Amino acid sequence: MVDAAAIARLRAAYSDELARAATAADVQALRDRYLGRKQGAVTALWREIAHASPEARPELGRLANDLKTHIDTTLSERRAALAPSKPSTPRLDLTLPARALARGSRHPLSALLERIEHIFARMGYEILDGPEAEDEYHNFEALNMPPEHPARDMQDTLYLAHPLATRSSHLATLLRTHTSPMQIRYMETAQRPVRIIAPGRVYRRDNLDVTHTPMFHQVEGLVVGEGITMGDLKSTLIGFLRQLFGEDRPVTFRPSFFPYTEPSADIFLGCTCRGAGCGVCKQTGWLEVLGSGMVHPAVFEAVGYDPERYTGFAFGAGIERLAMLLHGIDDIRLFYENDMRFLEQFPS
Ligand code: 2NL
Repeated sequence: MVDAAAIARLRAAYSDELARAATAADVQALRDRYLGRKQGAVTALWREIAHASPEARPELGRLANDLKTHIDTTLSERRAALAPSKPSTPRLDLTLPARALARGSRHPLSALLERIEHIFARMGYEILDGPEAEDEYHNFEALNMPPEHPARDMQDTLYLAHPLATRSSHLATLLRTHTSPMQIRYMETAQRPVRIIAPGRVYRRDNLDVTHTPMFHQVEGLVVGEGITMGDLKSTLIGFLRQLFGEDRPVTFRPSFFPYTEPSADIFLGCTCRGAGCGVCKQTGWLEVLGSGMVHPAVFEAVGYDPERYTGFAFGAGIERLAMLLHGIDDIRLFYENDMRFLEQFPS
């Protein structure tokens, strides 16, 4: 027989089960068990109350109703507590200015090399690329530098401990000391006329100081054909220097010596001190910017060109040195330290 105590026990049993309901599925099972239309414990209560005495029925009905409401609301609360909380809508201020992009820029040496390549490409030159590990034939021998030549000394050149199999195996392998070997390789296979520049990394056995790094960049150029003269050399290189440094900088040529050119000339640019004398030009008023000359007949013989028929001019410059003069940089090591305060001064 149902009475108030039975309803109180049912309520206590429900509270125990609610305390253990940990998932949405637990909550649904509880609802079925207590409020289910057919099997629900509270639903069964109504059926029993229908058979109670007329005097007891109103009070029992009220208690059963209270219990149903209690179960209903507590289950709803528990379900809401278990539901994954909806992400709160982010508060966006669409009027804020965009964050500045940290944009990179070209390294000053890359930027200068690109300018130089552009100048020569417009004059019809081909741009070469080639190996940095070379054999001593292409780096020295073919350039009229025989085995006794001082530049070939271990003091000056970085040799590999073992020759690379991909190079002539009976010759030592070294890190190229200039980009001339690329030009030798080109002449070995190419037809005349030749109009090329050879930019790239070169290596010397030097210790670091304000003007030396064991690796630096060079650009060399070579023009070969019938009837090429020293006049072609002069006009080409004056034109190049004017495009690079400006129309108003004086240029002068002075006799020099290289084993692979004859005659040879060093090329100087008027210093920005306009001859007044300064530290950069060491009080001379002139800055050395290029080495050059007419290709030595021995070089033509090495690559199988007839020196009676062909003549040519060649030149070479250090990219770092040109960049230092162009930008007023006094220490070559700055190019390799990746100090942002330095690099940020060359936006491009
Ligand atoms: C310099 C001087 C020079 C050359 C490089 C050259 C290349 C061949 C034949 C003949 Cl394949 N010459 N190159 C000629 C004269 C000067 O560079 O002061 N470089 C930093």
